[in-house]
Amino acid sequence: MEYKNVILEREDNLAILYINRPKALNALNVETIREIGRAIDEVKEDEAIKALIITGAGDKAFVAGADIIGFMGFSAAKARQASEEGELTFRKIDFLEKPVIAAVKGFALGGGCELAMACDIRLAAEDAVFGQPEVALGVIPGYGGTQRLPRLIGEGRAKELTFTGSNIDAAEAYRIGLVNHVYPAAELMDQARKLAKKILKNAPLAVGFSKIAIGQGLQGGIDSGLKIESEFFGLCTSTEDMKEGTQAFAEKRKPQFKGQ
Ligand code: CO8
Repeated sequence: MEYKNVILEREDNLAILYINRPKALNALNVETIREIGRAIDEVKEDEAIKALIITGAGDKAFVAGADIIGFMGFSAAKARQASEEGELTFRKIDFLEKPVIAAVKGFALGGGCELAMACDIRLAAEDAVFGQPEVALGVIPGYGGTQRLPRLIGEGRAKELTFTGSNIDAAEAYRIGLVNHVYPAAELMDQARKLAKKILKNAPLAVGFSKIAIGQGLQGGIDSGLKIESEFFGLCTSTEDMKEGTQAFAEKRKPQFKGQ
């Protein structure tokens, strides 16, 4: 598929999505949001792809936010529509039954922090900078930040970050649980690949099911989460991977999963 502002690369069963507007520090204009949506659909539909890494092209930014110049003249209706479109696009990551890792170097501000938070796991380079500076522009986080930030770091910290619009560095992001690991910038992508490969040694369907069950419980409450958990647990018994995983254990060998 043709893209202008993103690059979707494949490395065996791993896809890497680069947000690629370096002249605007990878800021998300409407066109880029749409391309991210199409790229996620492409990853979803390609059965050979089992995991996705999202990162920013260039050294300076993951994504420096929504494109401020792009939304300056928006009417209330247009701004609301743009916010909804971004929210629904990032929601596709929640519903994708494949692990998605954000590899963040440089700025992850506003919509960039929101994109990173929509991913399942966040890895940061030592130079990464996170923040929700929207209130300094007279707006609020509009791509899910008001919902995902408190879920990830707790209400008090989320409110402080959002109300002050302060940026935090990678060490602080790690301390408050916004990122899982911090690495020197030069190692970041290799570490992201390494983590994806470690996950992919496991049964891909089971990884996807556990992702959806975790999300359902966090977003829909524990009862609906437990319902999905038991449904998926039942579904696992009809997979080739479960037969292979349990048989390999009994035969004291490493399993070879096919994602079926
Ligand atoms: N939008 C548009 N252009 C941007 C953005 C952005 N978010 N960030 C950087 N750029 C552009 C700059 O304008 C500049 O362009 P040019 O070279 O043509 O002047 C180029 O990228 C390089 O940026 P700087 O020269 O500013 O680089 P610095 O290293 O001096 O500063 C910063 C880097 C600190 C990241 C600075 O660029 C900055 O503060 N950027 C804005 C960060 C920000 O406020 N982000 C939040 C935006 S609001 C948002 O994300 C809302 C999400 C929900 C939207 C819902 C619907 C639309």
